Amino acid sequence: MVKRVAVTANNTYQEIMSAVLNEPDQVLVVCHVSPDGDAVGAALSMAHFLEQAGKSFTVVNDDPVPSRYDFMPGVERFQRTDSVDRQFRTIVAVDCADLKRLGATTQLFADSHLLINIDHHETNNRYGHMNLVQAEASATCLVLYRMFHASGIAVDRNMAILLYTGILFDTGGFRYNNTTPEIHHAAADLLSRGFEPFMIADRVLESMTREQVELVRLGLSTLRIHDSGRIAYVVVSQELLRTSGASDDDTEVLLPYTRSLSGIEVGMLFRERPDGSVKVSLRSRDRVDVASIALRFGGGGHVRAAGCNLDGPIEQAVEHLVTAVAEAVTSAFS
Ligand SMILES: [Mn+2]
Repeated sequence: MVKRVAVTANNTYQEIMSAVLNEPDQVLVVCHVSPDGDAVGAALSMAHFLEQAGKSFTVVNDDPVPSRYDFMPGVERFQRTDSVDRQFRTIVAVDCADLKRLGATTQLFADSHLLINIDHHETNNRYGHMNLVQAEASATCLVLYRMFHASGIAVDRNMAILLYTGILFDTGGFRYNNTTPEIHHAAADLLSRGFEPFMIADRVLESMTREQVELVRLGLSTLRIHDSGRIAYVVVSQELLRTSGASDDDTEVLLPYTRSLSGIEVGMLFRERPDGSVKVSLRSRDRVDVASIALRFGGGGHVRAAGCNLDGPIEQAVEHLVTAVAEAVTSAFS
């Protein structure tokens, strides 16, 4: 049973705020599995807001928060789903495009619950009973910044660090095309609360573990450049991953070495899964719409960043995808 029917229009900031503040019991705050800087920043700033408002809350994710986010104020409040043995009536989901990406945290929703969906993904399917989805916002942390700002909520230094981290992460360090004048104004406002921007950039964007560096060393030996000179890719087998000691999530560190090569239009990362299937990440620079390529293989994403999964063996997956990308590159440059 739900308290509201799904609507296509957004709820107002005020409706969202009062729904959260009216919950007498604990509020559950969740975000997508394999949480990134925006997801962690948004979940913790929502928790921080609740704390300041004198409300109690629980913050949960299926996965551990990566250690690069250890500096974020309140990160120790994150609990793993299987360590929570109660259910909640009011749930705030942040930075999550669909219910599936909430993983097993949905088991913590009481039979009769109110689910509040706060997000910025274009693909968000408005799964909440209440929705605040701003697809043009560069980060969920910007959506929250707007809401707190419009509601007259004081943003202290800790909350500023959290919101800034999400904004920094989702704009790739203020480099992607979603780096708007508004986001720089928001960042300036947050910075005025007094923290070191390099400390955050260093942890979130630049730091690598030894295993990641080892993965880069081994992974770069697999770098291939297509005859066109416009496609570069690396192939990470299970064996290579094991040898490096890195985890599957770590393989993302290899992506910049593909697209960033001068003259390359499409960079790709192929990684073999334990079950033999192949996960592919695609990035393009100027012209090729990698989302439409990924879509043809059952995946999806954005024009410049997309992904899909293929059946193995890995060499066959590489061949299929490189062929498709080469065609797209040819037509984009003809
Ligand atoms: Mn985000």
